[in-house]
Amino acid sequence: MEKFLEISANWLLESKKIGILTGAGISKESGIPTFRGEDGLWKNYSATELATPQAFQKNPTLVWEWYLWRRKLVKEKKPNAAHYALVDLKNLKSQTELITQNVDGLHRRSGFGKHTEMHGYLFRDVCTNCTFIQEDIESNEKIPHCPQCQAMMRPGVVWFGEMIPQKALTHLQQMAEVDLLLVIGTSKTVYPAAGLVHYMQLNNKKVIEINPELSSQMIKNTLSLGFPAGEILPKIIEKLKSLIKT
Ligand code: BV8
Repeated sequence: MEKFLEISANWLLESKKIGILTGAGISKESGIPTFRGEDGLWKNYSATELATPQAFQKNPTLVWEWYLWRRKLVKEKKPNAAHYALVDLKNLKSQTELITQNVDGLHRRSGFGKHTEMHGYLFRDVCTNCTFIQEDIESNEKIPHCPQCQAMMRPGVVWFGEMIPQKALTHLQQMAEVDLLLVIGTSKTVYPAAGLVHYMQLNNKKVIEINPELSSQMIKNTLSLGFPAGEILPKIIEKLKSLIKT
């Protein structure tokens, strides 16, 4: 592992602009199940049954039940060492930017500061009728209703088949200009997020990928690290700090 820590820390040191793309894997060590893993969120239901406008149209109660269950689960969890290592990285390398596929809000709670939640935010409610939006509001209704027009609210996330908000898409496109992309805890199955990784690799730009499913190796400019993010990210940042000191 030492060799990989050296390379990773040097790549971070040499890079001017660093991009970070995170997926559900970074929150695994916080106790939040990933989507496609053993204990995955999709285990009992498929994504199509729940995370689509059609599913919501057909059975809003079931979809809300799933989101309210996830909210309860996530509320009790906390950011882990991987989230905080990224905050350290940003303090060491100011031109570091983050796009997350996650809706759990753990990067907000870790204090990373400005970043893009490209698939929305689990604790956001959006009115299905007017423009009203609210965040972090407790509701014991089975289906929250709009305080402005009383219509049904929906979870403020991006479902499959829905467009990614333009602002997030623009950031994703800009992220392709970074010198180094850190890809942490994603199966790279969801687009257009996964497309960014492929673009970087196609253009032979530096990518460091952290995912225990991977075997640790370097192929061209992609360094794959087969370790849990909470274990290896703090070590990489410690190595970077020691390089900056010398
Ligand atoms: C769109 C919010 C235009 C809801 C989510 C090509 C181009 C454009 C679109 C598509 C395309 N091909 C297909 C599409 C359609 C679709 C898509 O990608 N489908 C997939 C299934 C093939 N994309 C869309 O619909 C997007 N919209 O592009 O609009 C359009 C539309 C239709 C057709 C053409 C164009 C919108 C997608 C947004 C969906 N919403 N979330 C909610 O959360 O309820 S996606 C959902 O999956 C989550 O956000 C999650 O983040 C995301 C991706 O999953 P991962 O984060 O990667 O999680 P996963 O469990 O899969 O993997 C975790 C990984 O972590 C594993 O590899 C594991 O090994 C690893 N791990 C485990 N422990 C650790 C770890 N890693 C590190 N440390 C650990 N400790």
